[in-house]
Amino acid sequence: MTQCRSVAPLELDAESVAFLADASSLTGDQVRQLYADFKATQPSGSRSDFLNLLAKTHSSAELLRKKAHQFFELFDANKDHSISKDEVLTIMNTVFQTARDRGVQLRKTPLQVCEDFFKQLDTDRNCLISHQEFVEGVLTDPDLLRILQTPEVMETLGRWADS
Ligand SMILES: [Ca+2]
Ligand SMILES: [Ca+2]
Repeated sequence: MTQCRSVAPLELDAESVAFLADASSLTGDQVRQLYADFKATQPSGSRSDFLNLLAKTHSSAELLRKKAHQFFELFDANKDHSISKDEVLTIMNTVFQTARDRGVQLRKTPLQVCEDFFKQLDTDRNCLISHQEFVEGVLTDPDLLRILQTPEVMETLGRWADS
């Protein structure tokens, strides 16, 4: 008996999985899972459709991760690979001053923002935000990244990076 070859294979061959995992920095299992999900929603989808999808979803996640990393470096003024309350507060004070100079009304104080920041990001509650806590927190809460990208914050952080 010969196998029916007109049906698109549900499984990716090992070589394709290895290639995609390498190109996307996903694991082989993640690639297989994504492909299974893809075939479940688009049974007639071609392999190149899948590649496009992977490139699109993956590259935006990667970009977000890079951005989060850059923000972490800017906050970590003393470069000890963790963010302290003092570091956040120093930046927030300047951010708030810049905002006030522009007549922007702010409902919270720098200290409140700092506390919120730690409540949200310091998951192990050791009063320091590690690189992992920061990146994971920002990736799971894109609102946070949006706040970080407001002009006042960007300007303040930019000034920091230059000095
Ligand atoms: Ca630090
Ligand atoms: Ca922590």
